[in-house]
Amino acid sequence: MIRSRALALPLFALGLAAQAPANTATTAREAPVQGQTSAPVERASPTVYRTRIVARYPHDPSAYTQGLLWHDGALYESTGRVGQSRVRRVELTTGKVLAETMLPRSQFGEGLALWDDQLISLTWRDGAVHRWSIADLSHLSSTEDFPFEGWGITTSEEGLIFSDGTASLRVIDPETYEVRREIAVTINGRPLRYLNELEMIDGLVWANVWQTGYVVAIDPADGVVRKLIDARALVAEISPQTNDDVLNGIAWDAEKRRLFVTGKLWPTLFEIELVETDNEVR
Ligand SMILES: [Ca+2]
Repeated sequence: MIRSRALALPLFALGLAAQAPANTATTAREAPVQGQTSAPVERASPTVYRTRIVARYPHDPSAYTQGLLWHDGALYESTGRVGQSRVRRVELTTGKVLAETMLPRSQFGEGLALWDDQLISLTWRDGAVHRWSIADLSHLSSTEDFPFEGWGITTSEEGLIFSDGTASLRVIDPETYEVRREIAVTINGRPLRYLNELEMIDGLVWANVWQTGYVVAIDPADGVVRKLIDARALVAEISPQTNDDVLNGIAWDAEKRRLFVTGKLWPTLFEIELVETDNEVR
């Protein structure tokens, strides 16, 4: 049997450009010594998956998707852009908006997470974090002094985890937003920046990598990327016309184990499955 040769995916070509830290610059390219199964310095490389489309659902093509989650039979979505930022409940099969609330018109909405019976939404550079009732999306409270850019946010057993566009995730207290710890995210030993929309799935933090067709699954214990999902086929189907309408938005139906992804201004929300490949990230 002839086994097809695994494809090597160079990090830089993937758009996952990250500089090697100075103290590990030489280790990543060292070849294993002949006879050894692995070099002692070899870095854990992520398993690479491609996507298989299970279903396509309508998605509001005017929704600049910044946060996406599944709860109790419906999608919840937060959108961005000044004057257009919203938090909404959406019917999966039709894409119909069942309920929505607008953010203050001056603010640029970002990620969305669920904590108990409250939705928590970030803003990009406004310093505002809002809380909304999951029941009717009514506004509950806000803080205006959040000291980070807000990008993506999700819920974990440790608290909330958010991204700010850097190669760091932070675990924060869900009430005070105080930082409990910082997670330095790496892929093959190199920092991975532009982490955007997030979703906690089976103990890993999944993240869109901004302006790429890739999703990564990060181990929150050590920040190492364990899985790389090559979703470029979805991007190709949508055929974005600008730099704005990028892949963004991951939601997980834990009960039925359904995975949903979409993008900013995309007309389609995809339900997908992952197919493991032999491809390697170098
Ligand atoms: Ca999400």
